Amino acid sequence: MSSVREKVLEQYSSRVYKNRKEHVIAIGEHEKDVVTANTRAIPGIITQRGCCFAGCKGVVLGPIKDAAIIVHGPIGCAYYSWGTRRHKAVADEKNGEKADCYLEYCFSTDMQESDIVFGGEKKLKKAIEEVVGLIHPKCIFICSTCPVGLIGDDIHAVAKWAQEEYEIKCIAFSCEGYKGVSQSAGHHIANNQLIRYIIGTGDHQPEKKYSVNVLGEYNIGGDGWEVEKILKRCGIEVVSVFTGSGSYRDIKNAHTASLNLVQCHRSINYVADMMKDKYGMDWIKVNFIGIESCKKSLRDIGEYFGDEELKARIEAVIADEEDAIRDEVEYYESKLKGKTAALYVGGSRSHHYQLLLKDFGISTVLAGYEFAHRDDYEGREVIPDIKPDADSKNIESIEVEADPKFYRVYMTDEQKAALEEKGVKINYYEGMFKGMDEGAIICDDLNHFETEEFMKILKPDIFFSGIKDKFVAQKSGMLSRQLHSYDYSGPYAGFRGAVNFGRDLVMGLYTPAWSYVKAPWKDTPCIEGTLGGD
Ligand code: CFM
Ligand code: HCA
Repeated sequence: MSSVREKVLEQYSSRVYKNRKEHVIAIGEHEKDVVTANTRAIPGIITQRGCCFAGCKGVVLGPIKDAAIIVHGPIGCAYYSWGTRRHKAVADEKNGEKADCYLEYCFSTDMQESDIVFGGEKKLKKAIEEVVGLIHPKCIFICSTCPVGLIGDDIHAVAKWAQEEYEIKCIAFSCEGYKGVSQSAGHHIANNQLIRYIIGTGDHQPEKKYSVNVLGEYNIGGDGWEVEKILKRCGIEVVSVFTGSGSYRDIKNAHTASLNLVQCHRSINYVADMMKDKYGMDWIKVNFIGIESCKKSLRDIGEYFGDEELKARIEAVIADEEDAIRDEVEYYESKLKGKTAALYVGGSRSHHYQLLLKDFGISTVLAGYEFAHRDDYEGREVIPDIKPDADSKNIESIEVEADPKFYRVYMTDEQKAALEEKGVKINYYEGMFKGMDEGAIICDDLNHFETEEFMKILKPDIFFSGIKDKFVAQKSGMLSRQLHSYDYSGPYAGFRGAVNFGRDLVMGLYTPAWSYVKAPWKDTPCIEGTLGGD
């Protein structure tokens, strides 16, 4: 009998099959678990991916509250990337400096056909003039959309002009939607400009002995606030957050922190690596989604700093947080144990949420990412003190990726052991594969057809996804929860967030309203009308 994977894939034409078989794997069914990722979606297939502009403007820059972001392009691009992602933020004051919050504003040049024909730079300058007059921001970001790249407006020259004209920071991002194969290219473009123009330009030093930046935490539904609260309880100063409720004010000083914590590796690993390169700052992978993951992450931070007093404080915080949630978690676990889930989100949550699901006894039968890279599936080792290409003598036997990025190496267990014996400290970023059960399906760039087919066979109790793909599950009576926006609930991060998550799942599963609804056309033919007029 063919496997679940084969049953779905064999329905494709041979050309599509050849492409998709590299993106779909069943754990344990292959000689080696390897997946193809970060490649172009098949034209015409209903992928759930977004674009480069979404990744740059929407994801990484969007939450920076005190920067006015001007979308240079058609109004639709500005409108659809405004407010839908639920990255919460409030204006605040820190070290005597205020950070305003402009997230309620939607700035755009509202490009028209005439701008496409005659060029849009003048209109962009006018928009900057208006924004400066209206809210006097300290920082303006200009984000390109597709037509801007096609007509060749020089947004970087306009940014330079604005810096001189208004004595403010103005940075341009060439993040035209068509670049790359997904949101992922946009993350990279945003990261490059942040390191080039903002990080390192402030000089405020942290007050506490232990200080961190939280990278890849976007404060969806208030997650980042939960994480900051826990770190502060442990006595750790948060210098800046990239970029949930983050600010130009704080990101300027990011280089003064002692350690970078990376929550979403996919969207921000470039900043972590570049800060290591430029400032010698180490980074460790953390995950504040899930109770066990939170505990591990806090302990890893304590271990990194190696201070017994800090470690004791961390243990006390863990004990206190766990005490506060124990009864509720036990109750929700009793209701959720043994259920199954399918998880399909962008580039890191499909992994992080498996761990939270495990805390409640739920197993994941299908998981995938929209746009992640291979390391998000297979894992990655980070060797803090060695650049593979600079010091290759020490790591001769290590296979370096064809497109080498600093510190990115995949090693065999023997190679890792040999390095550790030499006293080299290796950080691990464990990808999604590790910890998945035998037979579970991994599906990169899941499309509409595969979603429906896998759901029919696997029949999970819950389908986690985004707004585009949720209705397939919901209409079939299956519980659907959005893991991008949390269906307007949250926070789900941290200890208390886990309780919110458990509560939402129990409510959904034990009130299966959608499964009671039957589409009218299933019983009665319902096409009505008259031919040839009234
Ligand atoms: Fe990172 Fe994100 Fe995600 Fe992402 Fe996103 Fe998002 Fe996501 Mo939507 S940064 S990769 S580009 S965790 S917006 S906050 S929910 S797809 S899994
Ligand atoms: C994006 C943003 C998004 C979309 C969510 C969804 C988000 O990719 O452009 O499809 O439901 O989290 O808001 O991922």
